[in-house]
Amino acid sequence: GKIIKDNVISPDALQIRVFEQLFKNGNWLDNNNNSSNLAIDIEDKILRKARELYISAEGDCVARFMKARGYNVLHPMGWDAFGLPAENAAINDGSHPKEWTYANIATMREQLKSIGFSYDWSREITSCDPDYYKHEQKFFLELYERGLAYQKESLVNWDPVDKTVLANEQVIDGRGWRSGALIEKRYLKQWFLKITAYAEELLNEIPKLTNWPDSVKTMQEKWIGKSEGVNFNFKIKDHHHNIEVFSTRPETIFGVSFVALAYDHPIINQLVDKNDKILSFIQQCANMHTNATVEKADKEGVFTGLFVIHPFNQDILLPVIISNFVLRDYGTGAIFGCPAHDVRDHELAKNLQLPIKTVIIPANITAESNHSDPLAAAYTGEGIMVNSDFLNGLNILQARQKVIEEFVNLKIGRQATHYRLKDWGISRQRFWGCPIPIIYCSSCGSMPVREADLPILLPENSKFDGQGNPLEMHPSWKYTNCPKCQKDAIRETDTFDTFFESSWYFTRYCDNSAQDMTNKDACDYWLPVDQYIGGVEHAVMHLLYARFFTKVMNEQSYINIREPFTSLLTQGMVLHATYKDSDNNWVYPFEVEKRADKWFHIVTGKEVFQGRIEKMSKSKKNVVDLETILTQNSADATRLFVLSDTPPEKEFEWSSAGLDGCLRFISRLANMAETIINKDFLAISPLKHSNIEKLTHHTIKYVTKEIEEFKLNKAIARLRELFNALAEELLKETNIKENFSILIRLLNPFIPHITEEIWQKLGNAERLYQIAWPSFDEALLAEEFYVMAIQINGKLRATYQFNNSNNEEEIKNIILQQESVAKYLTGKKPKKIIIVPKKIVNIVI
Ligand code: ANZ
Ligand code: ZN
Repeated sequence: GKIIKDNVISPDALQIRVFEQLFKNGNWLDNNNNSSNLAIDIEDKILRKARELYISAEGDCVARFMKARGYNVLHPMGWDAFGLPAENAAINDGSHPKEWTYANIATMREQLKSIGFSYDWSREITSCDPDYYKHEQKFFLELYERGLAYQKESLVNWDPVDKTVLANEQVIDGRGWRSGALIEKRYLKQWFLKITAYAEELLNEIPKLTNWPDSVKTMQEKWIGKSEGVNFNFKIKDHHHNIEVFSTRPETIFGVSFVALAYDHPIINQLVDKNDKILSFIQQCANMHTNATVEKADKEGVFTGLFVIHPFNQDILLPVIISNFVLRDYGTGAIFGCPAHDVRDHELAKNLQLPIKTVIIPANITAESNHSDPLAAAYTGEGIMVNSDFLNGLNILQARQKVIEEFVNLKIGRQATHYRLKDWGISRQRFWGCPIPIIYCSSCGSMPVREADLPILLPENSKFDGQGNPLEMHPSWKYTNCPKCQKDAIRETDTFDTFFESSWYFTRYCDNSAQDMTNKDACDYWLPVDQYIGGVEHAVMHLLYARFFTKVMNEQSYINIREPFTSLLTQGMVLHATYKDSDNNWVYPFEVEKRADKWFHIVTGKEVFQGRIEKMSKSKKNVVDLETILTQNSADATRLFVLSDTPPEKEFEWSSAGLDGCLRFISRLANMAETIINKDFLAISPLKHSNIEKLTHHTIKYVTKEIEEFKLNKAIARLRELFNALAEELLKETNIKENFSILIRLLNPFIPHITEEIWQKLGNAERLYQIAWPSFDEALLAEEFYVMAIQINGKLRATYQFNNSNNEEEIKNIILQQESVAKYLTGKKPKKIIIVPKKIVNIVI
């Protein structure tokens, strides 16, 4: 059913909107990554589903809770349905990616319903639906018009197996994140979005994201990587060219011993006479794939034959080196090296036997005496300039300012800020994505598709044989006419990176049938998203792209906000125990059974050994089959299990024992309901101001607080305590019907099915999910429980929970009866008992 509901309790309630990120990135779809044979990778699918279930259960619990508290809740669901998996499936079985995708959506939708997630299905969106992606095409053309979408020739990571271009972040240790294939570098004309134009705002707004985890904020800051320094030129000897370098430490200029270039710096092709040594070094650099591998590699270089002239001393000539640690796409792609004060420069200078000249010495003697030999290591600390001409005697900050002034005076340099953040390459050479609405005309160049001709739809009939991009190969799709001169022209056959779809979907949930990209009024009402839940792996790309889109969509008048997500909850990984047989092969959890403390393979009967509890991964086979779990267990038990184990942001261990425990709890709850329903409590007077009554109200108060704070596991633990207390009272024939009712209401967001059923059996006409959250009586809580530490001769031996009504005598009696205390007394009377009220009991023996 729908979860959008107008405020039912407190008319002044704020709106809360719970959004989930289940949508993200093909999650539920088979993210089959085993592209070497393009088979659908079942293990990975299971793995992701377990993860998504985990994410969704939390969102659902909080959505139900907030709704019961009278908030207006938007709890939507959608499908991030473009991407490689569907295309790979098509290659595999000849179906169209569309059929495969919609069939999967249908299955998954039923599964989600069967787990009882309270999504508002009327807001469902599907990113591969033309009704969704057509808005992206129009939006893209608006960006194109503003120069925020542009094309450039760029070196890309080419995945030879998936035949697609990968973002740097998608290359892990030189291999494709999906295919695992070794990545090649290639030049291709690509479409980019100018996210760098927003770098400053994206960075400056981070501190305002107060309800975001610090770890995510730090990652975004590092990703944007703002760096302030100076760009200045070195004159090349005997040529009319300069080499421009970027430096954050220009004060070290008198310690310079070389200038280094990235292997693909344009000067190399222009001026360098490439001998075999240079050629093979360039090739070696080109084979290094990611920044991560560059960082790890030994710092090496080759001399180009060129020299540059020192900016402040014409007599000093510096060799120009091609080096493997200089990146083309950062700063200017060239640096000056000061080996005495930079670790990488130091390593290179040692390798190439270049001079190492100290220009900074630590300011005080103690530090100086600690300062080791400059030939042994670079000194990167603060200090006073030496051997530095007009900078001598200044500290490094003064020297930096002075040298920059001097560059400006000489008109060879200027202050410069660089960012690590790159423009976002959005071109993918794939079929199953949103077509980029551009037409190439041999006379007019790149032409935007006319608005009247939008949307550009994907063809219904295409061949999927794994070779190249099916859009490119299609016999007719790409042939069209130029929108300007009408001559024959060719469509862009690249499609958008699927992060394009996930960068704005939250705006579409506000009104999924809006004529335009968004319904602005609906967005005004719902946005920004109050609570966003997602995996921590989205800390940079997805969350940064979504922030960027929000800003551009704001400028294009689609929304009035500039930041999309108020609170962010990132979830930990799902863990599971690993198993190995005696031959050291990994074994699936479902293949093992426990007999008398040992594990055995269910087929071979051989002993297996439990290994470490690790992040679920297909290579270690420590994954669970969610479908089996759902068929063998109730949806409620599964929900309770995933919610009760750990706080959401921590790692979560999947274990069958944990699941069994939840199943037992649910059946005990059902039994208690039966007992209560069949019992005639009428003769016994109802409980008032009893301990159980207080505990009930105490539980309402703290469970409410804990759900608000996403401490769902704590809330469950508390509810179990109340349940246990009720079970004891029931044995004493106490009338706990009211208390039990409250327990059921509090449990509803966690286990909606069984609680709803019990609720009805208890004789209630209204549906439980429609009634308000229980409130508690403050007056009752005035007499709260408190815990005291019990020390024996100053050592902490136990803790015990007391009640405000307990007097000193009672406290003493209770304590002395405790097993954990009695064992130290060995029958003797303590010398002294000192009570610090509500804090400590000290027993002296
Ligand atoms: C001279 C120098 C002397 C430097 C010194 C450092 C220490 P961040 O803070 O990361 O921006 N650099 C500049 N462009 C580079 C590139 N494309 N590839 C590799 N390294 C590059 O670092 C800026 C510093 O990194 C710059 O300051 C430059 O080296 C180097 F004692 O200039 B420095
Ligand atoms: Zn034309």
